[in-house]
Amino acid sequence: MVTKPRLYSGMQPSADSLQIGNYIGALMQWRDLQQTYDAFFSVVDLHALTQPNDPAELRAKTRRTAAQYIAAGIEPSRSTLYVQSHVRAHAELAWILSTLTGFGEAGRMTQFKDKSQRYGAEATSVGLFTYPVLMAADILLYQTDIVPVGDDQKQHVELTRTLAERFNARYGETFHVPMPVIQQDTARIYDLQNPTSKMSKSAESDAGVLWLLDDPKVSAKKIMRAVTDSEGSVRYDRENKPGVSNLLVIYAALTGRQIPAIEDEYAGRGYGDFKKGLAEVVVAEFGPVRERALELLDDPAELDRVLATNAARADAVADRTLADVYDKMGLLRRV
Ligand code: ATP
Ligand code: LTN
Repeated sequence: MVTKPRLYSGMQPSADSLQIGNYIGALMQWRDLQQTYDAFFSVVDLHALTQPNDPAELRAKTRRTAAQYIAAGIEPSRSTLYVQSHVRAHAELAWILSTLTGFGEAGRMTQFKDKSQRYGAEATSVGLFTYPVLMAADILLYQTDIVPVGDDQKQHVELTRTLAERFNARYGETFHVPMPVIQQDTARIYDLQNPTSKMSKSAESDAGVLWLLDDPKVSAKKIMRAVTDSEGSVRYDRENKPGVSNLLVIYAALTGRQIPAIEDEYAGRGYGDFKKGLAEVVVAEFGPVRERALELLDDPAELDRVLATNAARADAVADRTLADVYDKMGLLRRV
């Protein structure tokens, strides 16, 4: 039997709906990659605890995120799609790896530096500091070959590689050293109202965010109101026309067409026409995804069963790695 190389990725359940940047930048790639990789996709709820959460809302967001993975085409019978906290080994390996991580090393993570500066020292938890160590545990438990992530996570995957190499050097070959696969710039989506900042689940204003679970009419309206410029020609120019360029990237990503072909199609026509065209594309793509997600959420018991079956599959792999780690480090076996 030829075994497929392994892939790991995840997203935080930090909002009720994913936004189309998550879809174009991550889910569309995950969907393709699951054909050729033995893929593990988690909803990283333990990571989400590094932000304040209402317990009932966190539970709901976790289910909603999982439902959107499936609705977007992640197949839970092919890929292992599960909730991070269902697999105990994550928290356990995170502890182990934290004993191998330097204080200064963790302090150099730019995401931690940014966030802790924003919140202030008193409002910054130790959990936020060790966030990348938990992420390393996620990846290393599954002997992962590749980790598709956005550019902002590259440093965390580098730390993961360092920790794997350090462990292997100290205790003998144990972890597979994973490779990051960084999403291309062309897959980066910006806020419709503020097209120089990345579209994000936790944006302050909702006007520039296209949510996967928005009513299609709302999405169409947001596109019609997207910020453009006064030139009036549909042309890709990231520097001088960030708004129009962003809309072109979304159009191209969802249709699989090349940007020049779309520019040609709309040559000599105004932004109104172009936006109408894009709104149709967006509604056609997300209408069915939204319906499928809502259908899945209508039967939470069935969704929970699927997640439990997948967590059991993840457990089997993760427990094996963890047992090996405990042994190698000299933790006494419980008989
Ligand atoms: P948050 O605001 O909670 O940080 P986010 O929407 O920025 O959330 P993440 O949870 O950090 O998204 O990322 C999940 C995945 O989606 C990652 O692979 C990330 O690269 C991708 N992603 C997020 N936003 C975008 C975007 N605007 N364009 C392309 N890809 C994105
Ligand atoms: N930190 C990541 C989410 C994440 C992840 C992972 C991604 C947690 N564990 C393991 C890839 C592999 C983020 O914020 N996008």
